[in-house]
Amino acid sequence: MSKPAELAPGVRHWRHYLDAGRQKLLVDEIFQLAKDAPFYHAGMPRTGQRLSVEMTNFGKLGWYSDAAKGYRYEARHPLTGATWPPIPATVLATWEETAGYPAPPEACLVNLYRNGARMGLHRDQDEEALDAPVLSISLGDHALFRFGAARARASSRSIGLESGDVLVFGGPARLMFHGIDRVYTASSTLIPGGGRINLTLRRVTRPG
Ligand code: MD3
Ligand code: FE
Repeated sequence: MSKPAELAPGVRHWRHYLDAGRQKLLVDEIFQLAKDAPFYHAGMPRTGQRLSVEMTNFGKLGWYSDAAKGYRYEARHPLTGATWPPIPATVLATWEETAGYPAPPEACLVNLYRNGARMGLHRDQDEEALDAPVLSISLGDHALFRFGAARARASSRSIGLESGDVLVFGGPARLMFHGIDRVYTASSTLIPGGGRINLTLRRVTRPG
C-alpha cells in the first residue's frame, strides 16, 4: 500500500488506491447489489427539491432525505422497504486499511453522478460518531473536488479525483465543507452507461 498525501490536517489522499482490476470488480458488484436497492433522487428538507446525484446505500444504515423528514439515516430502502445490501468486502477492507478507527462503518452511501450532476458545498453532520473519519472511494469519471476550512467557506481548495482514489477525512477535517464542482464526462469508461460513482463510508452511531 502506497503512502497517502496529507492535503491538510486530517485529510489523507491515496491516488489510485484500487487498481483497474479491483475497480471493475467493485463496479460490477455495486450494480449487482443495486438491483435490490435501486438508485433514487433524495429531496431537500422542506422544499423536496431533488438532488442531481442519484443515491443508494449498503450497510446497516442508509442516508436519505425528503421534504417531510429531512436528512436522516434509515435502516430500510425508502421505495422497496427492504434492508440495505451488505457493504462489499473490498470496501470494508479499504476502511480497515486506511481509516484507523476501531469499529466498522455502518453506512456506505453510493452516489451516482450522471448528466452533469454536482454536489454543492456542505458538511457531513448527521452522524453521532464525529470521532470517526469519513472515507470516500472514487470510481469512473474524474471529478473536481473542493474542500475548505473547518468553519468558513473562504479558504477552499480544489483537487482532481480519479478512479480508484481514496480520501479519508478525520480529526480536525471531519466537519470541513466539501463538494463536487464538476465531473469530467467520459474521462473514464469504467461505469456502464458512463458517469462517476463515489462510495462514502461513515460510522453513524458511537461504537460500544
Ligand atoms: C470531507 N460526497 O456524500 S466524498 C457526500 O464525491 C459527499 O460524492 C462527495 O460529500 C462525493 O456527503 C464527496 C468526500 C468526502 C466525504 C465526506 C467528508 C469529503 C468529506 C466529510 C468531511 C469532510
Ligand atoms: Fe459530504
